[in-house]
Amino acid sequence: MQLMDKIIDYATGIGLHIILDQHRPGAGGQSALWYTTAYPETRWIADWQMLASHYKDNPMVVGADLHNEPHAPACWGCGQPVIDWQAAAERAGNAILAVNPNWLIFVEGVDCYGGTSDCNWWGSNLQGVRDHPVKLNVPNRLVYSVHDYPASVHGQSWFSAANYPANLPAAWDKYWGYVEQGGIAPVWVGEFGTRLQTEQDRQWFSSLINYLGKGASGINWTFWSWNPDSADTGGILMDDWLTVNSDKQNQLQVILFPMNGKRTELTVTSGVMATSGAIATPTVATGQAALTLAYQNENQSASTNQIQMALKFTNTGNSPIALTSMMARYWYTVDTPQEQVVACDYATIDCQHVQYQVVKMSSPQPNADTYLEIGFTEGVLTTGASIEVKLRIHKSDWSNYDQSNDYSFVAGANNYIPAQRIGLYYKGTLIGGSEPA
Ligand SMILES: [Ca+2]
Repeated sequence: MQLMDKIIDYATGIGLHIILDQHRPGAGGQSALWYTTAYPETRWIADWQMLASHYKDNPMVVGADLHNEPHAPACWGCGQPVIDWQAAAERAGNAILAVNPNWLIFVEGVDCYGGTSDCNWWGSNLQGVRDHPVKLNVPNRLVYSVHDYPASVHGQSWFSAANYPANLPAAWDKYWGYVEQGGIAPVWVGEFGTRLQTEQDRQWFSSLINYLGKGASGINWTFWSWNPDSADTGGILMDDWLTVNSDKQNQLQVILFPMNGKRTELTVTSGVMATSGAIATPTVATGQAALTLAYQNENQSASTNQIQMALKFTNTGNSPIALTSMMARYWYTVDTPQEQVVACDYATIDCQHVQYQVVKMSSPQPNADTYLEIGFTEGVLTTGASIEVKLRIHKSDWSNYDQSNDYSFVAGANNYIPAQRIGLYYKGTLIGGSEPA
């Protein structure tokens, strides 16, 4: 778990979303069914529940791919509990959702459906969904998943058809495309890949990219694989583990798209990105100032109609920190009750990635009945980098504040000073400054 935490903390810290996958039950090898003698179904479900609970506070870990590539003797909807993958997926999916209802449940298919003569890649035959759909207790959590490969990986019958590659879209429609096209549930192509060393493979690759479609309305996918040591496909990285295979990358480029219409690579680059091998979980705790906050007063008048501040977050540690994990609070008194209006005037990564809210305190203090909370929607603060934000607050009627009685106001801070009366939080825990008491 410590190793896994380390990888997941780093990956999610640089903006990657994670889908966990039971690629195999033990270290020995792939298994046709979701369990083995050594790892029974009870263990499979218990392990998934443990992971779903363990990562439930990290919103970048989005779901579970329940079992990799189920295949015969696994069946779909046949009603025999020890081999019925559709029923097992419902049992595990519902058990996971009971401890973490936010996760997506990714259910791969089987290989053959309705006999042994109509078969697709392992885990990639979803024909049974039409008559035996997976039913989960939480709506909108189900995603079906398939894998697809070219002739160099295995000689499926459609690769030798006279009308290849024109026959491919109809095959995909039949085995799994209909699930997405018919609006039954989304389908995620969880694996596809090739070394692109034959014309036949190149035709398959461009056909599948065209079939998946562009943008958010296309079929979603992940590529097999990033790492180069998958013998039959190679990776996006060449064998030196550094150079990108531009042949693959350039073809995939057309079906890449930003999440939610926004780019995710908002890395603040005034620092140096941690290099591989030097990556550690950020040790951000009180007294170990891997993250610091500085404050500059942008409006020093005691009586004024705007509170104006500049804040600077700096990563002084040895690993990147997700901007979504950091937050600050500026405390003040409103003096006269009016609606509070906040504006972001400047941010190193653009104000659209800054989020803020004014919160009325349930237990007011003499110098604080309200605070402005500042956070970020996405992005990464690399080692040594800083991010600066300039905000102001005014009342809806533009009446004056008295800043002299505000807890976080420091009249003389006309340059950046360490923020001692502004709260700095990492993953919800106060790590800098002090709260009013
Ligand atoms: Ca005040």
